[in-house]
Amino acid sequence: MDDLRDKWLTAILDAGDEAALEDVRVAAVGKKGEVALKMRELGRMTPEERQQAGPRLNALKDEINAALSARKASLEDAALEARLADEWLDVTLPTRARHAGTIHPVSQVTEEVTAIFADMGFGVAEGPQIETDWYVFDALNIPGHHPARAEMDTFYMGRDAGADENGNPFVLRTHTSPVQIRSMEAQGAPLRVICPGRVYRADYDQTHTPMFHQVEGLALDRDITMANLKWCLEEFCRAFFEVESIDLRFRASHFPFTEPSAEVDIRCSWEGGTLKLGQGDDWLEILGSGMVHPKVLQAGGVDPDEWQGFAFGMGIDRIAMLKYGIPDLRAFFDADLRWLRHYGFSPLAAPTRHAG
Ligand code: 2NM
Repeated sequence: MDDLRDKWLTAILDAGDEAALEDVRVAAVGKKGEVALKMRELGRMTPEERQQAGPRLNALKDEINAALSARKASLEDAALEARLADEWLDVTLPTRARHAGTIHPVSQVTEEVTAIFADMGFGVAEGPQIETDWYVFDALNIPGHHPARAEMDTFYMGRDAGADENGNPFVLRTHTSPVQIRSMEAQGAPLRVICPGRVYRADYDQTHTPMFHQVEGLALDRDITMANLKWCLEEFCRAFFEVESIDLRFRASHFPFTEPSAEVDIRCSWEGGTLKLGQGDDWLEILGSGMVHPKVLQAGGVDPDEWQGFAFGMGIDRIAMLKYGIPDLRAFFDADLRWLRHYGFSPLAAPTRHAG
């Protein structure tokens, strides 16, 4: 009995893997294993012998089974340890550097412009890109027969897009002024708000893309004048272009939504192909502006006998090109990775600000 015990316990400890251990189990305590055969011999023994041998055989079987379980558990532990040692991954390794994206110049400049006007007390508003022609034209004093409707090269939504509850057809907004009408409706006067966003005009050449970006500003109060407009835009240009000695020229112009209206030029020079702002004999048009037309105030639900104010609009893509020396507008929207890496900004860089 002791030989049997030593033999099988040794065999169990020597089993190198779970398959070998299973072979040992079958040979020792399986149905036709050695212990089972020994148990069969009990029948041929005398009762006295059987009384002795039976319990000892049962105890041996239990001991072998316990040793099998222990060995199985330790083989499993060893297998797990081996996998853990083999299949490791260093999650602290850096990601591939090339996967870092950049901030598009349009996003960067939108942030810069927004930050400057926010410092001057303007809120920021956004609105739908699909508008009714009432918000895009009628509310802005551009009636149905007005040539500006044709000039704007409006994208009309297809017939299937239908019209709003008043029968106004849907269009892609040609400027962000609708957002200013909505701001007047929602907030009333006094009001200081800028509206950046995408706008659409059916136009495509060297300097025009059918989608581009605008920011418009609006300031309403009881006694706002062109003088406030002038100060505000000069402050903006100084901060945005980071030039202390900015010089602006207000040129009389015409827009349906402002009266009087002025286009604003900035003094500049082109020395050896590079643009210098604030000095020189050239002028560069950068924005349109004026005093909001009483009919526009009325459309926004603001009483023109109590309130007045200025408004202005400029192209974000255009001032981005000027500030960062980007030559080709159309490349803005090509999603060319080389262009994006070259002209893009670090996601961690704060918008540049000129201390005002
Ligand atoms: C411009 C030029 C002049 C303008 C007017 C308004 C509104 F809705 F308040 F009346 N927003 N923006 C405006 C005025 C825009 O862009 C060249």
